[in-house]
Amino acid sequence: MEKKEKIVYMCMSTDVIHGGHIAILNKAKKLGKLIIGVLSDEAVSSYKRFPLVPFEERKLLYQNIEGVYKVVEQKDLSYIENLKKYKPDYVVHGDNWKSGYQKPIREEVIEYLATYGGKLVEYPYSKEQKYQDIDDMMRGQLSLPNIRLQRLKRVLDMKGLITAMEAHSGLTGLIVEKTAVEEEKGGLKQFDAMWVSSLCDSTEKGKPDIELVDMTSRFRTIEDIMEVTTKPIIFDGDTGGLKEHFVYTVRSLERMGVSMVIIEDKIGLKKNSLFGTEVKQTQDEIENFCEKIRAGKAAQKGKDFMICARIESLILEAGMDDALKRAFAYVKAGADAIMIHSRKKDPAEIFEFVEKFRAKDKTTPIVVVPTSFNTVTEEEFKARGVNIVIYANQLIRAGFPAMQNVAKSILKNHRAKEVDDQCISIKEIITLIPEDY
Ligand code: SPV
Ligand code: MG
Repeated sequence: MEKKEKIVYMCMSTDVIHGGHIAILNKAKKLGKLIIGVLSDEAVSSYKRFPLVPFEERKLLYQNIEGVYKVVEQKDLSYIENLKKYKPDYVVHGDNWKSGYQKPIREEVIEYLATYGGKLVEYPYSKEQKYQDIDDMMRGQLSLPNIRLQRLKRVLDMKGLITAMEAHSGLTGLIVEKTAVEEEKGGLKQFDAMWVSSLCDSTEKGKPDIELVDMTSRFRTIEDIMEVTTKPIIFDGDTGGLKEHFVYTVRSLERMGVSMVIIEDKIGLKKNSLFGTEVKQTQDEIENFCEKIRAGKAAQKGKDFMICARIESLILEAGMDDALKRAFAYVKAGADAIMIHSRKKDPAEIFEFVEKFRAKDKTTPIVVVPTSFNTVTEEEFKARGVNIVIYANQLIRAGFPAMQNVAKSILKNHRAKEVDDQCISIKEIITLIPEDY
């Protein structure tokens, strides 16, 4: 009787196939019929750099490698779904996943293979510099304006809900770019995008948040951030200014590679929304603001730049009906997304708005800034139909008391010894930023 050929399973996430991958694929093919599980875009971006080549294209790439028996999708970092389906005799992987954020995934594979006698085969992972160089080159592409700009839409489509963290300088940009935590189930959790807040950009300069920091300076902040990061940027455009000025802002932002501008429906001297009705603030006429949106949309050159209309009705206590009326009018005028803001601790009015808006509009992305209603988790927002959660000011608010306490301690103690353990070490600070970033 003819011996049944063994089934081999390998998961691939890369969007550029180099000699190191080919070597391991060749070894895998020798073990039997090779099934390749191509990792979904969402899963790839959850544990390594954002894929430059989208899933469908990567799938095609593998389908055309000689000797590959079958190419399937692997939706999650976890192998279990596909192991159940294909019951491979062997799973092949590089030996680089024995520690770190891939470890729980490896352990799950070993455990499941043991239930039916499958085996894990690991080959040494190639650390050759030339392969590292290829990956660095691909990573560099992510900072190019067009690729960065389009990435917000891609990641939004991919995940349904994304998070943005505020950045107001190169350093805070680096923090948003690089901070990642390991998830229990394996993989990494990171922020998807950056928010260039008017409040934080102004505060960093010791100025009030009243559209005093001019656009040239705001653009400079964007440049500083862009120089050291790759993640997409959502820009806080305040009121957008005069319609005749806003069209130029849109063109400049688009050219720089910013993905989205959010403008709020206020006119006159703008104050920060978290003041609410404690200070005089005026909401724009609906038709006026619609005109601004239309002008902005007509001004952009490509199709991917997004203009988000921010509704201040709840902040200014103009009521839910006014907020909803404005939301539908702004979408009709061409807004690509809407942001609803509230300064109440209780999220009830945000939830009510989202529910009533979603009853009529299932697709326009909804943005929230949960500074006040900060008990709500991202999972709950997602379940209710929110798409973008912006953490608008936490980095600058964290930095301020930390710096103030250190300054006070030095004054009190007439020396710096006491603050040493509250400070990053000199070695860490001088090596924090690689010279060839
Ligand atoms: C900002 O971050 O500047 C914002 C959000 O506009 S808020 O401060 O809540 O108004
Ligand atoms: Mg602002």
